[in-house]
Amino acid sequence: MQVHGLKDRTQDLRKSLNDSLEGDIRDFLINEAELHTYDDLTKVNPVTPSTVLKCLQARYSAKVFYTHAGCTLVALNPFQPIPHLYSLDVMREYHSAPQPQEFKPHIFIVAEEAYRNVQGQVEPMNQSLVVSGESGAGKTWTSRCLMKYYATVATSSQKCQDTVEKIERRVLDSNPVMEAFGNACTLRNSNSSRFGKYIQLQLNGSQLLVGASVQTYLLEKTRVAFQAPNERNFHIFYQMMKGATEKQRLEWMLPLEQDFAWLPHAEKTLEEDCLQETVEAMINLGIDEGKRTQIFRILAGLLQLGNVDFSPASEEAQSCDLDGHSKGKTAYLLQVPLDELQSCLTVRTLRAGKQSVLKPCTQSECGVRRDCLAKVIYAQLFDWLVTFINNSMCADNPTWCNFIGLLDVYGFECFLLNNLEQLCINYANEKLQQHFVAHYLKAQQEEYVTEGLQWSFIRYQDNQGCLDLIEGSPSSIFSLLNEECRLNRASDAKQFRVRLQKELSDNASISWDKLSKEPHFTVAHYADKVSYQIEGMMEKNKDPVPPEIISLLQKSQDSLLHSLFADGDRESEGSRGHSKVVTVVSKFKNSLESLMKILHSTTPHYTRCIKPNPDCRPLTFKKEESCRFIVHGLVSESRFGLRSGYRSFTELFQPVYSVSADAITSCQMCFNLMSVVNLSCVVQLEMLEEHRNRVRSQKAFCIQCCWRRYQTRQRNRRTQAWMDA
Ligand code: AOV
Ligand code: MG
Repeated sequence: MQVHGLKDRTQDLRKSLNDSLEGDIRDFLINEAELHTYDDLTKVNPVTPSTVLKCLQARYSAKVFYTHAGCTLVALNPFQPIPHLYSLDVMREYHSAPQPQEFKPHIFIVAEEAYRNVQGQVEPMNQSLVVSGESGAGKTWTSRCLMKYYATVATSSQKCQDTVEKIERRVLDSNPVMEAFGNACTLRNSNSSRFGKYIQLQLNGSQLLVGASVQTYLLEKTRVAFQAPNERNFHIFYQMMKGATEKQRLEWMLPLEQDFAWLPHAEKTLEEDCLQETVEAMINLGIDEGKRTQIFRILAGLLQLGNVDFSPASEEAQSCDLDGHSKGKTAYLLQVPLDELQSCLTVRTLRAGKQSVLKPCTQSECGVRRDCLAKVIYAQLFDWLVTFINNSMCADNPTWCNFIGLLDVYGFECFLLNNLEQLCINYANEKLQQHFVAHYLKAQQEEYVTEGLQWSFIRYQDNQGCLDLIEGSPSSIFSLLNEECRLNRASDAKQFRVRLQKELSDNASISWDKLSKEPHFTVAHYADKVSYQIEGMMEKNKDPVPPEIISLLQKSQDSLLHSLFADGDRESEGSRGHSKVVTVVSKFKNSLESLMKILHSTTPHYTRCIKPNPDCRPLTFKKEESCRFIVHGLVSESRFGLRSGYRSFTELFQPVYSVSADAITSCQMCFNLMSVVNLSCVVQLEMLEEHRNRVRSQKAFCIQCCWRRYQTRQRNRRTQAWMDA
């Protein structure tokens, strides 16, 4: 009987497999010459970081940019335009195919699957497309591409063509506007998103796009007044400087020769040439000329504000312009009284009971107040824009019944200096990673257990420890930061570091570099270790706005600026009791929790973008430097897909033991041929011996169908739960 031969071979092969999985890889099974043809990483055998990387590298060299990894799509960033890959014809091809998943891996397969799922057979189901990856990997590019796909395929009806076209245009036009105001050039990406975004594309009963709404997360507003070396301010300022007509220059008081402290001349980007595109998109969204004029005037006012400086005479700090005119120009452009602008920046009002005392600020305090004024205006203006865009795109409630959500958040970041912004960004990425792990890996492994199949659990990276460290209770980085802010004492970075060490050193995800002079802490994220400087973190978390600033802005003659602060919406530091300080991290945590709730209520589809080299060079794949963390993730995903695949295979073979290891069979659902490659299969056959009877009664599905079957079952469960409720 073949079974004995197989068993002997199994022993040897299993040993080899284990050896190979340990890290020192012997690529004895992959066929190097054909690696680029593997369109699913689950077909690489064995699945190890090295083989996965080799496969991706081979495909990248062959200019193949998409690869499946089980149920995840891997997108490699080509860093150069590949127009034929995304043409309208290609979109239509994928859309009209009975089985798009049979085509070459592509982002349009994911898009189409979500589109078909939305009108599910059991119940319509909202979908989420989650695009992840480090900074510069291609998330924003991919979500733009997905929006174009839906704006093309979900609008094909002849009926109500006019309204649909209008909506489709507006949805697409929201991108250039939000990117102009919310993206900037960083060391990692010349068009880096400095805010997170979840856009819901609303579909009606006929699956037509009838509207959209967008939710944004934590804009990095500090950038307006501070740019790290070799980084830039938000694109919109450069667009204004470069694209303004002579008349606009006069109106905005932006002479060509003037230098601005907040506009560093780092490397030029393509985005700075886009003023016309931004303005056209604003027009299409319905922002009229009057409002546009106000917006640009306010932005010009911020540029002038950046040039206001202060004399060192700390006793009676006086503002002194760099060029002698900036303060006056700021007051004119923001339409606020000049003397009040001066006093608001330089004098603090201390209240003691009914009495108030005026205290001149020191030079550095004046600088902080100036920056605060700029940040609060920019953040409110950005929120106003988002609300306007929402009003312009959102369909009336009764006309839409389902949505496809696209999530594009700032990617994982690790700079030389990292502060609260990076901690929040990386925390958001940890949350998404956990959602991913929970959804795909935990859920599927639990399925195995409920089915009574004793599968060896795959060791996947669970990041709960890291999340506990950042956001957990009773003690975490966030809770300690908040406590420090509530105490309202002068922030002391060294003291805070001691506190962190005392309270959190049990958590394995935190460490300290003993040689470092600056107070800091290091967090071992799922992606990489990041060192955060503590200096300034507490202030950023408190994000105080002096009451004088709010009352100054309430006096603005500019109706837009006035309206941004008219209802006292933005609580100033004086108007709130210390006990109920709403800190930056609390707000961010709450908004992420709401996002997670939405994601959990939808069917997710994951796309992992990979940045093939750190310098954004076209068609260059440096596996050592850039793909390290993501490939580890992919390995567990692929191994997992691999096992579900082999499980299906072994389920089919009856009797299991007479089957040769290189068998070919077809999936019971899509009837596609599945080729079953040797090694792991043999190992699984041995494992299945004890489950033989059970296995015999089951049917086989390919990986994709297996996944679909799982999703349907999940959906049925949800429907059942819904009906029971
Ligand atoms: P990100 O969104 O992941 O970073 P982007 O989507 O901005 O990264 O991509 C960075 C750059 O890569 C883009 O500006 C494009 O030039 C290029 N790119 C990405 N995908 C493609 C593609 N499929 N084809 C051609 N070029 C591409 V960040 O927002 O920094 O986390 O915060
Ligand atoms: Mg982005």
